[in-house]
Amino acid sequence: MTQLPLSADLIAETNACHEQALEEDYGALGRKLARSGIDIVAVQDRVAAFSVAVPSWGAGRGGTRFAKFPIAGEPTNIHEKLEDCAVINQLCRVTPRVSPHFPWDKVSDFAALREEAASLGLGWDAVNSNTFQDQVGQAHTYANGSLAAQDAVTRQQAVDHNIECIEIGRQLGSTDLTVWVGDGTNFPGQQDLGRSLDRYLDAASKVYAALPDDWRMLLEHKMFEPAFYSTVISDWGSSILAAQELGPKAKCLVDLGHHAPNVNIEQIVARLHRFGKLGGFHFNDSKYGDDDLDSGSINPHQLFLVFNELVEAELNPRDGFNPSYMIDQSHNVTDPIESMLSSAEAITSCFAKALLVDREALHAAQEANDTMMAFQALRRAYNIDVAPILAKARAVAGGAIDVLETYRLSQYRARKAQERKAVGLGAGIV
Ligand code: AFD
Ligand code: MN
Ligand code: MN
Repeated sequence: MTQLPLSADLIAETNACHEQALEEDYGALGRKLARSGIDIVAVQDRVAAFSVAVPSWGAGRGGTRFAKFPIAGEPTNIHEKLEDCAVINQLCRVTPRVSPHFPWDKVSDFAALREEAASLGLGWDAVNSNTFQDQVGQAHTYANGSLAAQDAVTRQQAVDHNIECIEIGRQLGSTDLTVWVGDGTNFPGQQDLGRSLDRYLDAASKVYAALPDDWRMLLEHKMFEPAFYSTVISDWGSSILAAQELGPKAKCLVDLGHHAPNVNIEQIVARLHRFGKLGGFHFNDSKYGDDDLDSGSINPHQLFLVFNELVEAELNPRDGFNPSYMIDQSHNVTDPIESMLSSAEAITSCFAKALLVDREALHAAQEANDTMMAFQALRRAYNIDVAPILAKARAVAGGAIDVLETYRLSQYRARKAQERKAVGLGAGIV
């Protein structure tokens, strides 16, 4: 029996204040799209079927490497995080899965945790392993690397942890293991650049060998940080080569903040897809590096262009094209629930806009070398305000027309501030 955290009456009452305006805007947009031969209901159906996972760790205030500023009512354990994720999904209806991180989210009974999530209307997405920090009582330090460490015992410990994550994921009902390692160096000469990759590949192949048949191993590359001179899986090139060496169940995961500044991420997406290796995304935005800012807050056009490639990819599917989508942000100055609501809307908007691109016109212009009209095919879709489609899809699914207003009216965080114990100070996540 599903028991959602917010009152359905509150959502219905708040929606009632917006229904008429929404009908007008939706009607006007429907007529506009119809003039271009687009059926708004068909777009709405695609939007209703779209989903993006939220990370359990994103429910708390992330902080930076320097400090964390907790807010009252922040979740302190996986149960409270699940409750917050349920609030997000109840309002926006596009985030029905949570991506857990271990050992951060460890509990003694994962079957019970799976049921607990289900009772909140949530399922589980990719399982994330963590070999980028030491845990209390851990036998071998990851200070000098994990899957690529010099010491065989440390590599084995990292392999064992990843295999444990697969085992936990099986109990939760996940089918993806996302592996991001912080392995790398801060000094030239610190490690041999070739041999460290050999060690990574050898250890990763042991994790790969433990994957169930229907599972994928998603390799997440990142250019730098915590290692500032070299990182073992630093870019999409290293990632795809590793994925190709490991086998068909290994795919590449693109975190939007993990590239060199100004890199053409949409082209990376198209390249990975071309070779059947596009496994998933971590959505966030970035100005300088791995900033983990809210999706679409800095460069919404880039997000749209990424989705444009995804819609193209869907029309030209390659082996096993089924990318997993997740939000991966660090909320330092906002209420994490509000950030994820706003980000889910930004991501879904870009998906909807990409669906509106007149592909025939685009492809014809490309073939005729008509640069301006090819660009205009994208520009026209990007300029359309798709908010009424998203709001309508949410309302039909029982969500909120205005997610942030409804969330604030619910006083959810203030209530949790009474119930939950305070989060400690300290540094944030990587
Ligand atoms: C890292 C990666 C990643 C990882 C997370 C941990 O983006 O996905 O799991 O942050 O904090 O930068
Ligand atoms: Mn990430
Ligand atoms: Mn990151």
